[in-house]
Amino acid sequence: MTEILELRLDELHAIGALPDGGTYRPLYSDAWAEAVKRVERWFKDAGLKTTRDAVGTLWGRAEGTDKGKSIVTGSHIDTVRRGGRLDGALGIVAGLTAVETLLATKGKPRRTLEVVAICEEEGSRFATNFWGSRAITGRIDKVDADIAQAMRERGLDPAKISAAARDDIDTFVELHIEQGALLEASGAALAVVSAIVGTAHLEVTVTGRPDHAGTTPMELRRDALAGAAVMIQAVESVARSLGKPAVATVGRVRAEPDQINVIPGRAVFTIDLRHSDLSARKALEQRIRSLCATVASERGLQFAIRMLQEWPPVPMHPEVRAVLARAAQDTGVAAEEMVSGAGHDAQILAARCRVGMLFVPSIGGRSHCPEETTSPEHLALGTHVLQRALELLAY
Ligand code: HGY
Ligand code: MN
Ligand code: MN
Repeated sequence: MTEILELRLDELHAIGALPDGGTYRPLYSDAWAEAVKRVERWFKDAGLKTTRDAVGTLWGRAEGTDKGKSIVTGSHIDTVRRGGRLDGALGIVAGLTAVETLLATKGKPRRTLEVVAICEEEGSRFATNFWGSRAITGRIDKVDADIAQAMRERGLDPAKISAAARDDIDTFVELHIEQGALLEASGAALAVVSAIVGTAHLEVTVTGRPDHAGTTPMELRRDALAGAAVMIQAVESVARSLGKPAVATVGRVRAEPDQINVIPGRAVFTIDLRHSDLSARKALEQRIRSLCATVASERGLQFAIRMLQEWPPVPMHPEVRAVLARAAQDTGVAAEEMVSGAGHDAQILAARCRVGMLFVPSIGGRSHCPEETTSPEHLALGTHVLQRALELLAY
């Protein structure tokens, strides 16, 4: 099994590979379209009936002997910029390999089994996070002009997005890399995810006054970027002082007018805030808001905070967790339980079906970078456990 997993992962990684390392397959790009086509070929070769939904998510279906809702596995096909080889790709490749093996060894399933390559999860090109899973759950209520245009260029009609909604999925299970270093530290080869953290994405706009960099004395400045820098430090120290599992990240900063000899009149930065407990996440946000207010008033700046996106923490379904734990036991693997610090499609799909996730260790905890790796043994072991779980659910 290791060989086929590695081969398929290499093939996918090469699609969108960048000259300086890593890969980039943003939604509706040429690399994305090529990757979807490649996976479609694999699905067909495995005997699955393929369809593409209204947003470009690819489904591969093995009809069950019983009527009823589907058992689904898979992951997202898009990547972050300079992403690694496993985030998303592993769930698709492992899901396909597991289903293919089950069909070859056990024959037709009782429940319909599906593998899915979700079109987008990362939000790395448009303001789209969870585009595929939001379409599946009927939760896309607004389509920005740039996404609509990119959809049309791929032959997709933005007016038909609601047709992607599904109400015939019973269970979704996904194998993913941990993307952190907890499993490596504990020495466990596998985790059953208990919950996915809640996330808030905020955008802070700091407004000061643009002035001449040479003629304006320091005490007369209203430098928006210098104020933003103090706020950014406050964001980091608030999260540190709250302690684990609180995390806060400023990932994007923009200054205006972005000139070497002009004092910045405006600075805009983003904050990604996460915690497994919703009230703790909200408390973190509150402290950041009040610290930003203090910094702004001390420096004669204005500031505004806009909530871009907010996702509550989502528990995995207890019955699915139990199936995954049993699958690990049946496969002879001691699995831990852990909360996912990363977001996943399962947290969106949970609104419509039972969900569960398995994690395999990330070497050095690295992810969202070209160095993202997991040992071949762990990739195969995770796929075996996924296969056993799908067997328990669908046969
Ligand atoms: O941001 C996240 O947690 C996910 O990897 N997109
Ligand atoms: Mn990711
Ligand atoms: Mn992912």
